[in-house]
Amino acid sequence: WSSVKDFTKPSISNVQPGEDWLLVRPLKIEDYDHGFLKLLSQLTKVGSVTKEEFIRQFYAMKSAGGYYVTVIEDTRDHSIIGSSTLITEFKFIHECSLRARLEDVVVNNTYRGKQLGKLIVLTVSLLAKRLGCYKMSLDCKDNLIPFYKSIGYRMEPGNANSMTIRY
Ligand code: 16G
Repeated sequence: WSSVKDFTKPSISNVQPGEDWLLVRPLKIEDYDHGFLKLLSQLTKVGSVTKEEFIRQFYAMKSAGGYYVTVIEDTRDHSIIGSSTLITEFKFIHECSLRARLEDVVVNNTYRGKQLGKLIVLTVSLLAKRLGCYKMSLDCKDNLIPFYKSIGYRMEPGNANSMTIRY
């Protein structure tokens, strides 16, 4: 993926993340052993997931297609310190376009102040654009609205309601 520099203020991009020990790359199976699920548990409940279950889900996503789980690795110890998932949906509308959803964005809270949230979101935004998605949307907690606004997301007038049914 090429640089996301054009969309950011100074400094960071996915090819120049600001520290030479940061690596932005797709998720791999080995990340199970390097804190990937522990990181996700900073976002919400993960529960117990065995390595076998993790691998099954990893390949289910691969064979379904349209899932792009992107992580930030601290290459000094290979720990996973950031993650976000881009999901694409096939549409008939917009001339059979793709719609992108941004999911499960999380950055290890001990790595604050390095713009890693911005780095990971802008990286997958660029990917969505390259894949030909006509829009990308997300649901987030109230306290994250300023963050997403700061990187270009907007509440669309008349179309900003997120609704949920839980099972
Ligand atoms: C946030 C996440 C969403 C995640 C959900 C988990 C972003 C942009 N949004 O809304 O992807 O699935 O939290 O919360 O990362 P839940 O466990 O209450 O569904």
